[in-house]
Amino acid sequence: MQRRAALLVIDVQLDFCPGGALPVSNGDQVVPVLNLYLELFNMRSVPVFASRDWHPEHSKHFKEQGGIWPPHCVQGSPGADFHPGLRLPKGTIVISKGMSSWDNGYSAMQGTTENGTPFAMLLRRMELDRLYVGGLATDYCVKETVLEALKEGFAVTVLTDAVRGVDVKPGDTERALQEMRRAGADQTTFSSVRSALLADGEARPPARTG
Ligand code: VGL
Repeated sequence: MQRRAALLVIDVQLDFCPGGALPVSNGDQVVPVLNLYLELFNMRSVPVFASRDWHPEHSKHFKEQGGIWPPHCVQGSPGADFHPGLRLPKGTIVISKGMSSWDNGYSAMQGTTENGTPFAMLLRRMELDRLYVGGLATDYCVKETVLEALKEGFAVTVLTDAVRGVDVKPGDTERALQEMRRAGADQTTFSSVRSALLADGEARPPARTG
């Protein structure tokens, strides 16, 4: 990891998990894998960001107002909570997005911190220039975030074992992964990240889990 990296966990919220308002099939399966990354990165003091869809009750994003989605992740509703199994470390910075009634809020790059700082500005201020990205959903928020981050000049690595897609049309998820790759995103999985870190001699072996 030559560049200064951050981990971005995208929209691991109850409404995107089985039983939620807009479930991604097997969406909750990203949770244990993300926990491994969270532990590994947090041990090395890599900053962690967690984005969330944070919609108003009425939004053009929703079917009733002309959008394509059932209402989901409404601000303050239980479905907008992060999955309770996700072990976000102390100091995780929450990025909210989709907060105005006209905004789809797919890209976390358009999100802001609690006090209104745009995410991209914060990354630059913290001198972070590589994002490791996992979460939901591969073919919407993950894809839009990754493509925009690349356009903004950040290096991006997609954690392919820690993302799941909606697949409105079969194959959307695979196409999204291809599109991100073509745009310049790297892709990796946990065992490679861990081996790379250990080979660098930069990291202590991760503590045993479970
Ligand atoms: C998302 C569909 C609608 C996502 C958000 O988080 O990927 N997908 N809104």
